[in-house]
Amino acid sequence: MTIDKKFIDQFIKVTSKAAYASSLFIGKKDKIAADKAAVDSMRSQLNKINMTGEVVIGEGTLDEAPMLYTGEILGTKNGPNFDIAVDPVEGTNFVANNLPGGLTVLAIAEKGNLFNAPETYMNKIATGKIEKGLIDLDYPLNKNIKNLSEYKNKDISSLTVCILDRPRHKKIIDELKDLNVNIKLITDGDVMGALYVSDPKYNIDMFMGIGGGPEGVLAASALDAYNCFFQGSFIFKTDEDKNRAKKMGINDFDKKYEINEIVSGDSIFCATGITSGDLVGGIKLNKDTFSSETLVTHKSSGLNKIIKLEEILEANNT
Ligand code: VTB
Repeated sequence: MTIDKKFIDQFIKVTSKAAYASSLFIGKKDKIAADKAAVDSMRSQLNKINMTGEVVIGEGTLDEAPMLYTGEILGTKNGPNFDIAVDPVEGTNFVANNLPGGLTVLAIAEKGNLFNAPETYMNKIATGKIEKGLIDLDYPLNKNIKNLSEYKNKDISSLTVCILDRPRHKKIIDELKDLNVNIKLITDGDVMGALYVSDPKYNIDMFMGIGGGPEGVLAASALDAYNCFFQGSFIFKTDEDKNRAKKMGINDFDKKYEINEIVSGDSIFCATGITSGDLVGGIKLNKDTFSSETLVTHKSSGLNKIIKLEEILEANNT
């Protein structure tokens, strides 16, 4: 089974409108308002689509979030069954502070094919297409770097690794420096960080480090369409984390998930820019319209490109 191409445009519209809604809060120093605007828009637009879509990654559980909560069913219920993963504003700091890289992100797979990730951290590693067994979360860092350098036939000193700038990554960052690898530190937004490995034009050879689990699933669903490598392992710190995971069917807490265990079958991924970034431009306001740029992938048709959209500004645009 594949997801009909007609849905691509519909989902691009969803993320574009949500990005527009959030863009009204660019630089307003209000992360919550920027997120809420995108959530409200996304939910109302998804409800117009002829599908039965279940949110598997959303804003949290029903008692944490009234909208786009995990398990919420969206759509007209007159169409195919989908799993939906959303991150209405990936990088709320970017939007609140008018910094590059704020995105509205959505991934869709056929029912039962998208991993229902717990709201915990995930240790992640991603590269472009490689041979099986070349890179692994369990290998020492210098082995992963050496293997990648040999495989790509690039000197270690010309490899670049992207990682979130966090104290928890100090050891890795120090070791990368000692290895003479180039480092690209990002302050937030590790969906984009992971997506850098999808195209040589971004000049990132490897993405790694600990970030959000849901963001890992979203990144993996896009990287799947590029045949990239991604591995992720959840970090369950407390008993509460572990109990929640058990309820979600996770019994092996150290398991490393490969892309095909995170997303299988056909999928569509859309990431629309709210503020301009390396991946896509941000929302632009024109006289009577707004324009958006969306990175879209559709696994079965091999589509991966940036789509520009212009929408009429209406009172109820969001
Ligand atoms: C992570 C990362 C996200 O927020 O969730 C991060 O995956 C929060 O990490 O892309 P910390 O708890 O270390 O601050 C993002 O950067 C943005 O939502």
